[in-house]
Parts: sequence; structure tokens; C-alpha cells
Amino acid sequence: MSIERLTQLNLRFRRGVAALGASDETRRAHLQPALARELLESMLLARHLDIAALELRARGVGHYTIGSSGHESNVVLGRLTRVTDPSLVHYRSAALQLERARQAPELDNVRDIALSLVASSDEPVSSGRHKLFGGAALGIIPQTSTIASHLPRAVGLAYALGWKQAQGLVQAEASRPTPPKDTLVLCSFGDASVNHSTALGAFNAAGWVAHQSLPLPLLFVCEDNGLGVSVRSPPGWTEMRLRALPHVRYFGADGTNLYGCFEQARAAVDYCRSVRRPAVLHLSCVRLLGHAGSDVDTTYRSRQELEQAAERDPIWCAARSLIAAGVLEAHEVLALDAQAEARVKLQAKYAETRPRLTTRAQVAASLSRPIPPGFAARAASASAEPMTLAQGVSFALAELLTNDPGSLLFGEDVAKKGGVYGATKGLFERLGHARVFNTLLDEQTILGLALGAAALGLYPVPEIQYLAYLHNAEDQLRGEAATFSFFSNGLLENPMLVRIAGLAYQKGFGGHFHNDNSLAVLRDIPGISVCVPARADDAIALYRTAHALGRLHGQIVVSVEPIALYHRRDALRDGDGRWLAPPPAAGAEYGRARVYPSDAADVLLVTYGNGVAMCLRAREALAQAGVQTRVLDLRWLVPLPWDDIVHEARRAGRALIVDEARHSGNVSEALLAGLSERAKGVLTARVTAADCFIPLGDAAELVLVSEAEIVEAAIALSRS
Ligand SMILES: Cc1ncc(C[n+]2csc(CCOP(=O)(O)OP(=O)(O)O)c2C)c(N)n1
Repeated sequence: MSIERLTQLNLRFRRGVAALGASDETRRAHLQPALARELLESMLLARHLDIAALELRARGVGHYTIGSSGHESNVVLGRLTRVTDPSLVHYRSAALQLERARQAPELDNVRDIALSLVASSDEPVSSGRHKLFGGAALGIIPQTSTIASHLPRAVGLAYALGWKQAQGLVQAEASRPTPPKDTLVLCSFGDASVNHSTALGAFNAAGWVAHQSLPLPLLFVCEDNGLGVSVRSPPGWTEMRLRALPHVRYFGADGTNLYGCFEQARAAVDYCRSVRRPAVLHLSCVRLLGHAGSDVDTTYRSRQELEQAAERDPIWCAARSLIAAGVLEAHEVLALDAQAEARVKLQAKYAETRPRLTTRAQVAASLSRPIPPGFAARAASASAEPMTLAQGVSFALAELLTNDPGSLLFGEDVAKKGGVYGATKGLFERLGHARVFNTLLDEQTILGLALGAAALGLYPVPEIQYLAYLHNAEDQLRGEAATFSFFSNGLLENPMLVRIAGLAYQKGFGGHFHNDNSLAVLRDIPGISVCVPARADDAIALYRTAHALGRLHGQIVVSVEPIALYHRRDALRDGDGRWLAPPPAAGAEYGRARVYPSDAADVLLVTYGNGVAMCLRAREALAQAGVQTRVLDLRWLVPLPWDDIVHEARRAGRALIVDEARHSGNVSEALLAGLSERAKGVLTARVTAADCFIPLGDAAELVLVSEAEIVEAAIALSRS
């Protein structure tokens, strides 16, 4: 049905153009003929690609039918922005991208888009993993389909652009072309997306930055077709919403008027380039079809409405005004249309013959770059006093920030205060406000800033103040950071070290939200690594390796720092000071555990975080009961250190898993399953926290793992 409608529209366009008379005698102010011809050509190519998408889908060889029809006036942005302007674009951006591709003549973008429609592995953006607009040579960063999720990264990119310029780092990288001083970031989306809290958070963050007179050259573009699938934007709402954004200059453009649209877009682009402040271009569009090929919009749009939309078709409107103004002749427009149709058909036919992804390994290959076995950061200076975990974190971060001028640390309260728990103490004074700074209170913005900074070659170290508050922003990690490499065929990467204070045992303080003890949400994200340092030397070793992994392999590392261990000094007895540790000589080996040695072991205690402290104490009590144990601190929860786990479990013959996280969805499940597969014959048991939130006060102990429980379970296991 959609395909008939679009084909009919094209026929109507041809008849309409053919019927148009000669131009006015006096040529009106309009676009230059060469420019007009190119813009119209890109628009027509986009339209014929939509027809091809529907046709391929109808025959079962194409897989994507969210079209650009009715949004082709975004072509002006393809013309007015540069390949050096990082761009994150709406999924209706075929005309924009085709026009942008004129700046990269080595590409055949019609062919590339056709290849994406059939999910061919020849397709250069994601190698057939998704139909996305993008491409390194085009400066277009591929987007996921989660609406508005790209806006925080866009704010981060624009902020990082200014940051790099201020730090004098722009010229420092041999691997990237130096972007011009007036580079901007382009970010487009639909009108329904404007209402998403992620978008509103990003608009707010942009205003917050601009309010402080910091540079933020960011052009938001709202392509307003009045609909979000079947839901209508209330008339006037989108404009009112966008006009009310503080410090974001509003520009309105009518997508049915190509010339006016070009001029308004130019004004908006010039404003961002020269004033270095954010702006929004509100571009009126129409949706000529259903939301996607499968959406039958006639169930919620009247015949009259569809007829009005067809009359506002930007291609028809552009052709009519160009002919009326004497810029192009009707026969030239018809020739352009015929050529566009022929070119698209040829490339669609070619795309059909090209290979697809055929193996699981091929699909997963772009998740992250392979990390060589035994990877660890090189030695670093080790002379310092024994320290607490919090001091160790601060030491590690000081080392990282000092050694890498492209690194930056930010979050809520991390600067002068030094973090809620002092884990970033002294860094602000030592490295300055440009390298260590507070953000506004919005976890999506914090991670968005990291996403943008990393995409520009920086190494961000964002902090999430409490594990429970990661969940507000988790999509920025799961849907954005982790998919970046996957959907760009490994060409793009956003390495970072995300530090999150978390886990329980704060001795009655804080209740659930300050003692959150579930790591499930971090464990299943393909392509990211997760670590938990228990002591200062672990934190320093792990962060050295995390940074090296990021810089050398583009890896994202998330570290959950156990709050209850931050200031612990003693290991076994009050005043023994044995939890303190000096910095180690080198980094931690990637995916390797730390084993606390013992001469003999009847039971291996497999644990991490607070569990390490509890197990070391339980070990003493168990020894008195005649049960010898060895403690294995996983340190890396993703990937799990299987070689060490299996080796030590086999040596002891029994493995007790001590997981301070909830019973369901956490690491104990993976350990039990993995041991049954990899270490057959080893007897296993586990102790975990309850599937419950953490209450306030001493009642917290009722749902958490206790030392007594560990002792009891280990004795029971030793006797089985
Ligand atoms: C976070 C999220 N929720 C829901 C969806 C499903 N969805 C896809 S597109 C869309 C409507 C978007 O409308 P708009 O932003 O106006 O863009 P348009 O499609 O009209 O161009 C919805 C609800 C999604 N992709 N992401």
C-alpha cells in the first residue's frame, strides 16, 4: 500500500511538473541554478530510495522501511554543514546525507544506502548490522533507534569541542584532521522526540552550559511532521516548547519553501558557528506515508489530511517554486527525476546481489576490539604510603589525569568537595577546574558528556554518585556507549572509565538508594568490561589497565567502587591496618583474579568487593573450625576470570560463591552455571543477598550476606 502511494505521488509529481508553464519573465530571488539542481537531485534520490526500500521489503529482500519522504527539505543542512561538523541525525535524513556526501566524492552514497536496505555486509557504516545513516567520511555518527538518546552525546560533543579548543588539544592528534575553528555539532530529531525526558535533559544541559558563557556550538534541528507514529503533537506545542528553551536561539523554517528554508538554516548554522552558542532550527515537514512500511496510517489519518500532506510534499513544492522562479525548467526537473530513479534502481539491483552477514562470529566481531591475552598496563611509579581504597582511587585518578592530557574527570560534587566520599579529593586543586569539574545533577548528561568527549578522542572519567542512580541514565551506557562500536563496524569507539560508588554494608546508613547491591544491569551489556576494586592496590592496578584498555583498544570499563570499603583500614582486627595497601608496581592483568594465598584449601571462596573483606575474616574462623579456605577476588566481573576460577576451584575441589549482590540476576548465577560447565566434579554452593531492597538501619543486615552465613555455608560444603 505504501509503495503504491509513493509511486502514485511520484507520478503526480511528474504530471504536475510537466503541466507547469514557463517561468515568470523576471527571475525572482532564489537559489543559484547549480545549487538548486544539486539540492533537488539529492531530494529526488532520497525519494527513490524510499520507493526502493518498500519494493525490496515487499519482495522479502529488504529489511527497513522507515522513510524520509516528506522530510527531504533537510537537504539544506547537508549542504550548509561540513563533513568536519560531527552530526547525529534523525532517521529520516536520506536527503541530508546524500547532499553531505557531495563533500566526499570518493563515496557512492546511493549505493551505500541501498546496501543498508538489504543489510549487506558490504555496507560500509555497520556492515549490515543495521540500517543507519552515518559514515566516518561524512562526519555522521550512526544513531540507534531509541528516540532522543543521541541528544546527550550531541551536547557532550559540542562541549568537548570547546574544551579541546580551550586546552589547545585540537592540533595535538596526528590521527584526526584538524577541524576548523568554527566547527559545530548538528543534531536532528522529530517533533514527538522533543517531549522525551532525554531530549529535555539535553536541552537543559545545553542551556546550563551556555548560561555560564561556555562555548557550545550545537545546532538542534527539530523536523516537525506533527506526528509521533499515530500520536499528534498538539498544534503549536512544539514551537512553544522550543521557543522557551533558555539560551537556545530559535529559528523557524518552512520545509515547503526550499529557498526560505535554505536561508533560515544558513542563519542558524552561521549563528552556531560564529557565536558558539546553541540554536534550534524548527523545520516544518510532512510525513507522506505511515511511520514505517508496516504502519497503516489510513486508520488514523483522513483522506483529506493525506491529500493536504501530498500538496505539501517538499519535492513538489521545491520543483514548483524553482520552475516558477526561472531557476530550472520543467524538463530539467523531469530529467533529474528520471536519472535519480534509474540510479537508485541500478544500485538497489546491485545491492540485492551482495553478501549478508552469515556467521555469529561475523556479527559479533565489531562489538569491541580483541584484547590480547595477558593484557595489563605497564609499570608505573609505586613509591607511596599504604592507603585506603578512597585514597587509592584518588591516587589512580591523579596518575591517569597527569599522564593523559586528553583525559577529564567529572560528575556531581567531584571537584572542590572531592566527591561525597573523598575519592576524588585533591584532584581539583592538583589538576585544575578544566580537568576536574562538577556537572549539573543529571546522570544522562554526565554519561552524554562522556560519550561526546570520547567520540572526539578524549578519555573521559565520569562519576555516577550512587549505583541506584545509574538506572536513570542506563540507556546512555547500554544503548549508546556499548553499541557505538557494534553499529559502526568497529570504526568508532568511545573509551571511558565510568566510576560508580555502590554496593551495601554502610552500617545502617542510607537505605536502599545508597546501598544498592544489584549489578545485573551491568553484566549483560555486550562489549563493556566491569570491575570492582576492593582495596587501594586493586583500584590503582585496575584503573591503570582500564585506561590502557581504553586508549589502546577503545574499551569501555565500568568500575563499581564499594562505598563501605572506601575508608576501611583494618582487615581482621581493629587497628591492624592491614586493609591499607601501597600502590602496586603495574596494572592488573585484564580478566585475571586476585588470589589470597593459603597453603592448603578445602574450600575456595569466590567473591569480590565487600565479600573479600568478609571472606578474609571468615577464613580465620573457618581455620579454627578446621576448614582451610583460599579466597579468590574476581576483580573483573565482566569478563569473569575463568582460568583462575576453574584452576583454583579444581585445586580445592569445592567452591563457595559469596556474592553480596541479590540472589537473582547477579554474578553468582553466572559462576554456578560456568563452574558446572567448566569444572565438572567441583562441588559448589552460594550465599547471596536476598531478592529484596535494602531497608534503613540495622534491618539491612537481615537481607545481606553475613560472615556467619559464609562460615556456616563453607563448613557445610566442606562436609558434603
Ligand atoms: C525511547 C523510545 N520510545 C519509543 C520508541 C518507538 N518509536 C519509534 S519512532 C517513534 C515516534 C517518533 O516521532 P518523532 O520524534 O516525531 O519522529 P517522526 O517519526 O515523526 O519523524 C516512536 C514512539 C523509540 N524508538 N524510542
